[in-house]
Amino acid sequence: MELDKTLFIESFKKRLSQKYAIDVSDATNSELYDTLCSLVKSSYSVSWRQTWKDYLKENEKQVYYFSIEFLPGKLLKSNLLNMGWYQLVIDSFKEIGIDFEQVAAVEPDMALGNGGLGRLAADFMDSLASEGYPVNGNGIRYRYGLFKQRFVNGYQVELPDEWLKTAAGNAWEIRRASKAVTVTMGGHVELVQKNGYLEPIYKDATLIKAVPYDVGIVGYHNQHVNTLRLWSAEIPEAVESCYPTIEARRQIEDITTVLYPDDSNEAGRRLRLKQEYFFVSAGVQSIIRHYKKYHETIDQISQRVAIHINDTHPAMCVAEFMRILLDEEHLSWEKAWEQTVKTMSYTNHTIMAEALETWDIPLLNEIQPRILQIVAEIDHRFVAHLAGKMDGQLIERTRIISGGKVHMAHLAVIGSHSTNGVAQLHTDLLKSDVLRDFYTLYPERFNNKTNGIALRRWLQLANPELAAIIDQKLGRNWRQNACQLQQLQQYNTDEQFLKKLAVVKLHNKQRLAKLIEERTGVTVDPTAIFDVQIKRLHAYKRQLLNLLRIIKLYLDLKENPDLAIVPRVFIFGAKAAPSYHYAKSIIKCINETAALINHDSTIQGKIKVIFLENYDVSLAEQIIPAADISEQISTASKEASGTSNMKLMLNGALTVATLDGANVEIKEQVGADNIFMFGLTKQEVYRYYQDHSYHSLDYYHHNLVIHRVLDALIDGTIPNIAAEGHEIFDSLTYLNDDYFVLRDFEDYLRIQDQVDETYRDQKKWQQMSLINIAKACHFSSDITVKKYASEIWQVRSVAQKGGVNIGYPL
Ligand code: RUG
Repeated sequence: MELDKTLFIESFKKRLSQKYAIDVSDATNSELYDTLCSLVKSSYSVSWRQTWKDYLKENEKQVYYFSIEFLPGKLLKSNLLNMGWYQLVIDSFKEIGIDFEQVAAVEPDMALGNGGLGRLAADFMDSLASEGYPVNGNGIRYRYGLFKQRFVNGYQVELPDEWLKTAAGNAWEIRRASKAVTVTMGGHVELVQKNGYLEPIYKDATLIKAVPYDVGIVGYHNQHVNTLRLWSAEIPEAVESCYPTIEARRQIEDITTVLYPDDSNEAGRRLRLKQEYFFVSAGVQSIIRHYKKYHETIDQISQRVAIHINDTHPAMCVAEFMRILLDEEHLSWEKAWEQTVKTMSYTNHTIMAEALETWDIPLLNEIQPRILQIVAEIDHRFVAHLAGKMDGQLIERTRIISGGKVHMAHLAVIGSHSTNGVAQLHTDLLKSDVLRDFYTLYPERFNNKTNGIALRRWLQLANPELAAIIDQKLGRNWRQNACQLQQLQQYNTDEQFLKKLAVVKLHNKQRLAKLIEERTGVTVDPTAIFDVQIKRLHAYKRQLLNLLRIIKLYLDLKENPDLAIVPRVFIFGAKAAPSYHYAKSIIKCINETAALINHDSTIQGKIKVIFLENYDVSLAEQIIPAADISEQISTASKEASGTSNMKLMLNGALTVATLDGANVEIKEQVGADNIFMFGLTKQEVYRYYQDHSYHSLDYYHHNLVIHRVLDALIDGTIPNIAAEGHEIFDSLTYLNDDYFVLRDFEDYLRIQDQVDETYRDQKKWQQMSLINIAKACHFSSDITVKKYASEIWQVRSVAQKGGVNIGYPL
């Protein structure tokens, strides 16, 4: 039976009555939301079960994507879209007097990630299901997501994100107690001979019950539903009595309580290492248990199972897989190792040295002594295998255990058949610099997979008006097949269409202006350039470069209020890690500069500065469609890829960019005339590192503009930043400006003048914007995951695209 409005409304009312014994008119938004989710879930569950059965029937190879972060945001709209229910629900709700947007707003953001890394994992999950690949996620069900950010007197304050305690809770998860496994941590281990095998005997170990919560990941119009499995730590019933005190219980439950609020490594943090081993062990155990249910022997497991290590956090997958194959399945070391390397693959997401995880040997020994033994044996065999064949120093540099530490990236590369970077420039840097020695050892293992984004969320859902005018030109097929967006280029001289693009952008800017006014009380002009920088606050991402230019503009306008500039609204969204003092100082300086500028009537509102609190996925969905300018201004070589650059171009923003990360490929796609490039190249940055010829203080002393702008940080021009202004001033001058902000400043001013000039020619601007939208299809995560599937995991798609929408039964 086809799902139509009448059937949907009838089913909805019935479900509401069954769940809450009330009518629509008496229901709160939470009750309506919960009822809708329950209907959605029961409908896709039919396909979910079928997807599993199909995998088993066909004996499909399955991939497990291990990531310590997944950042899906809200799932209701994307599930409705993918099921083909979106418009139907909006129309049905309208008919019975329900405001769909208000109901959807009840859902808490699922913020189980910090930023790019976790969001990429979520976009991949969407694409993998939409392309019909048998790939499931494996992560942690944090009770507290990424902190909520508030500004108090311009300072960032962090509040806990109690997302599971909201009225809506997590409507999408299913607790599967029957699939729980036991994770062993701590204590001591001894190996004893038993029946010809070495058997580990654990003493004083702690047993932790790992309970999976499964979230269905619905594919786009293809009846395919994959699983995101998130693990929660609990006390095993059998040993409840061993945890008599609240404190003892808390030690176990704390393992999955909070997401570490940093997007780089927190070396030395015991709890973080526990988290890593916990979800790795739970995931690997459950994979092998499942595999064994359907296969008699395990010595060819790599033919049916692939495990992906997303960044180094799950690198212990290598050792845990070995542990089970050796200790429980009694494979020989050689066989176990062969299968492990064939099963594992690894993605590196950064070249920042501080983010390449290392753990102290005693700490790993304390958390899981058997894993340390296995890692030590891998290290020992690695060294023995290379001895005499390779330069001794190279062996020392590449071994897993050295200097009293376990190097997780080394474990990941040595234990995997594939290592990839996330943009071409980044992969090249891995080969030539960060992982150069490994590239010498295993050139065939290295490959690039440039990141991608889910066009469904970042265009169809976030910018429905733009999607609608694209439909008018291309029909709806581009929604299935991103590549078709390219055809938009042919409308480059279609003035009608270019005008429509401008109208859509204006509407999105008006909506954002309203939100800005509601949240900050500041009025902004929707016809001004909306200049957007949204990403984590990091020195290398150079929000500071943007700020210095804003200060320069302000000083210029103070001197000459009639200065002819195109009005601009500078919009920031960024969280700083709570312990990252410098980043928090930058936030304070931006906020104080904003307060000064936004309240100074002498500059006639020509510039405004808006720092929106609590940047998260939902806020990104509101900012991105309204952006004219996308600031991608990291120091060349430092941003592995970036993904906001892709989301913003997809929504027609023009990019101001350094030659860093995926910006390089964006430039290749749109052509140099359709992007604003500036700044040092990677080669120039590296030359400075080699010859030490950069002296930032000279720029302060010899460049009058820089002198004037930097002085504004310390001379009281910007109030309330006595300490922070000095801290930043010193970092840029006496401490020699690690990220070349002053070196790139003039070129940044030049390119921003070019932005103004281009904006004055609206036709040209819209043409450039159109090219950006059309070319963004190259960065669809649907395309990226296809490359992972065929080139790394060797799995095939098992679903038919364009199958019947999920509609029945309810
Ligand atoms: O900083 C990188 C981004 O450049 C990249 O786009 C994203 C996804 O690949 O991952 C970010 N990242 C890196 N997040 N955490 C790390 C630390 O390893």
